[in-house]
Amino acid sequence: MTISKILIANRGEIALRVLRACKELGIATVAVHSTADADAMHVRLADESVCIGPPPSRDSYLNIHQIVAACEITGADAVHPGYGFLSENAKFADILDAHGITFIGPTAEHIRLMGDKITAKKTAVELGIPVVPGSAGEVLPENAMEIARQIGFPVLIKATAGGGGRGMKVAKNETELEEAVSTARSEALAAFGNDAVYMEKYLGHPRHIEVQVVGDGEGNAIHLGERDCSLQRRHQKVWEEANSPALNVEQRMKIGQICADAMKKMKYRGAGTIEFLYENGEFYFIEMNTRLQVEHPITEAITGIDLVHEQIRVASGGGLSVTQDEITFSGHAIECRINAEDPRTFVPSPGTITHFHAPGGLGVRVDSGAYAGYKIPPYYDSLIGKLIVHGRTRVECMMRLRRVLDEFVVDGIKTTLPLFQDLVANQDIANGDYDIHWLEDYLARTAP
Ligand code: MV4
Repeated sequence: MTISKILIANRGEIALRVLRACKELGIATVAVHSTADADAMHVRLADESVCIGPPPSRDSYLNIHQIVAACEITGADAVHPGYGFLSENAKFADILDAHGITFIGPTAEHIRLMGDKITAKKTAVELGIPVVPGSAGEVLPENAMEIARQIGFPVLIKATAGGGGRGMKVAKNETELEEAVSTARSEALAAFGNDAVYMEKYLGHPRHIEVQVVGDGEGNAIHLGERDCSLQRRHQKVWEEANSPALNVEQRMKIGQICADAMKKMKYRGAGTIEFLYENGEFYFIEMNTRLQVEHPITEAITGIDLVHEQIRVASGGGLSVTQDEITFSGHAIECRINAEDPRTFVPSPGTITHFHAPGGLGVRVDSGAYAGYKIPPYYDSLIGKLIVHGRTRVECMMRLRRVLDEFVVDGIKTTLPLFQDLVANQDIANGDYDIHWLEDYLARTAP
């Protein structure tokens, strides 16, 4: 089916990102917004806009009825959910389907499959993706000790409805196990309404490396290499790079091929990200995200492929625009997440931006809805922009990033820009020598 008008069920920089792709494809756009976002750039740049409710997300950007009504009113024939909000909501995909509206993303079935972490892991095993050694499925308190002894300590208890680090508990030894299982279960119940947990070998110093895939839903799929997202704090990514400084080209093509083959087997449709922990040269699947990710532009920078174009193509049955053989990886890209936050404590800093000047020049991309005079509302996440820098080599990329950070002006609020100035000058970062704990250790070590 052809898509002629897309409603973008999101806000901020990602709403702009999707708008740009629609415009390039000659597709009309509808923005939706809360009353707090009436002055937002995504509303100004869309062909039409609909106010869908008051500031709290649950009443606006998460309000399925309002979004479906906005589609009916404007005649939108498809919805792009961006990331977050309704992007991995299988019920939303089902409801759109029932209304004859195209959800730009995977099938509701595939969203559900990957949303349950035990089913996701079982699926990964069946598809030939390497996983972390662990329990075969759910772990009950009465079986926990036997399973933990088989796996070997330390072990990690995870919520099957979890993800993004919520509801995880480490048990270093037998003494700690009972309490770890019971707290993981009660935290899982409180957070997700489901107390099911599973168990894995705990990896102490991994990197977080994820593979970008796109499938057409008919058995064709490609990979676009990996991103290294190890630099994070409290499960919020801060700095991402492509390629990973830890991999060579053989490792990249091997894990990429494994992921693309898996997506072919499951007839996956849309963009997806397969997340791994990487330690001592081995990959261990942890989760799959069935959406476009915040950090997708670094993959676009090194491949030249527009991932939102591909998402729209496969959603409308038009197939992928490239084959695996046609994809080449060129140079190195780094993304810095510019948040309206204190650069050391990460406490949000909403308010009015008094001056705004984005850097430019070769190899520079700024995805942001911010402008001078824009008032950042306190209701949503604090990401106000992404700085993406591309160079022919990692060294060139780092030198360029240093130059570009000096040009970026955001006044009136606190931002994470000063943190990036510290990181770009750091020797471990220059060497690519970091794991998932590096940033938190660095912040503790250098605290005033
Ligand atoms: C792990 C792990 C160590 N061993 N699994 C955290 C988020 C969730 N997606 C998976 N997570 C982890 N799973 C095993 N078997 C360490 C983490 C983890 C982590 C992973 C990716 C990025 C940042 C992280 C921060 C702390 C812990």
